[in-house]
Amino acid sequence: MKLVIMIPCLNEEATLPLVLKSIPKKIAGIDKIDILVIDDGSTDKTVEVAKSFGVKHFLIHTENQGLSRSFKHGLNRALHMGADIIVLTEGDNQYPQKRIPDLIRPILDGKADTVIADRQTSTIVHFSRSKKFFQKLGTGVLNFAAGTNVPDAISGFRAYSRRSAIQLNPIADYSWATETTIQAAHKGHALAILPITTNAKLRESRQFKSSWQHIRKSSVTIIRAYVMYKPYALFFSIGGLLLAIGLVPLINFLVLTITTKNPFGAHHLQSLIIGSLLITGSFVSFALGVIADLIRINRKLLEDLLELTKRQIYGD
Ligand SMILES: Nc1nc2c(ncn2[C@@H]2O[C@H](COP(=O)(O)OP(=O)(O)O)[C@@H](O)[C@H]2O)c(=O)[nH]1
Ligand SMILES: [Mg+2]
Repeated sequence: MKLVIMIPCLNEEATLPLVLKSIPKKIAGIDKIDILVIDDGSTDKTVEVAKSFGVKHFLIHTENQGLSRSFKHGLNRALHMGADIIVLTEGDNQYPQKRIPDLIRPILDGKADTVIADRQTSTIVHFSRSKKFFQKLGTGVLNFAAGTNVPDAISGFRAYSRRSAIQLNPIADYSWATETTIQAAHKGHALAILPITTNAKLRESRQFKSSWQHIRKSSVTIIRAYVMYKPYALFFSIGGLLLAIGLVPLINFLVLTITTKNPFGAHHLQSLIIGSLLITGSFVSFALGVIADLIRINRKLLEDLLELTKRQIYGD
């Protein structure tokens, strides 16, 4: 059993040593532990520091590409390195690396494909009230969209089985965490949760700049992921709603036309126009639902192909 621990880093020379020192050297059930540092265009000595601590595997982005792409490229590299289990942690020493044995345990026991650490954000003292609120809100929306019960949607301390890493296809440039959780849920991966306590804060989060920016970007990702997997649910609901609202003025118009003496007079034309527009809108929405569903089926076939290709390239 080979474990690859990936650490995406953007200028983490100050805190990376703490992370590397706290990674267990031996874990029961694991024969080999490799550390993969993903350097995302750092301008400091992140790579040199990692090398001085014995790290041998690097994935270097010459330009900054963001955490989502770093995660995606890292996942592929870890598969290429022959990982049976992949752990993701951060370079700011936010997460307790000493809990890695507990994090991977459900995968080793064959009970889960993905394990997500729960930071128990409501208990973190340095999180502001608004951050805690938005954290809860975002997690609630994600759980609704994915049909999951994950307590900490954007936790960056996770473990993936090889199967899970092969089947995930992150595409968003932001919110890899929510995106891959929705994907995992729709692909029927078993999720496990590990409650953890985070380490003392050493620096401000650079990902989470403002709550509004985070909400905007996460909402786009969640809606997109939802539409990707259940387009008919969205478009058919909109279509149904427009049809129901549109029928009211239209029936009103028809009743009045039949019961009035001068049916071809210009009475109640507003009802006719509004009703017709709404019903046209509902048919457009139904049609979009059918088209989006066909595209979803197509994407599913492509994903199956991609999985086969990855298995051929990286081995089972
Ligand atoms: N902010 C940021 N972090 C990156 C980037 N690329 C890689 N990282 C790493 O991603 C991890 C998460 O960033 P951090 O600022 O701690 O945000 P957090 O997720 O809110 O804790 C850290 O290990 C960073 O070094 C990037 O483009 N921006
Ligand atoms: Mg962090």
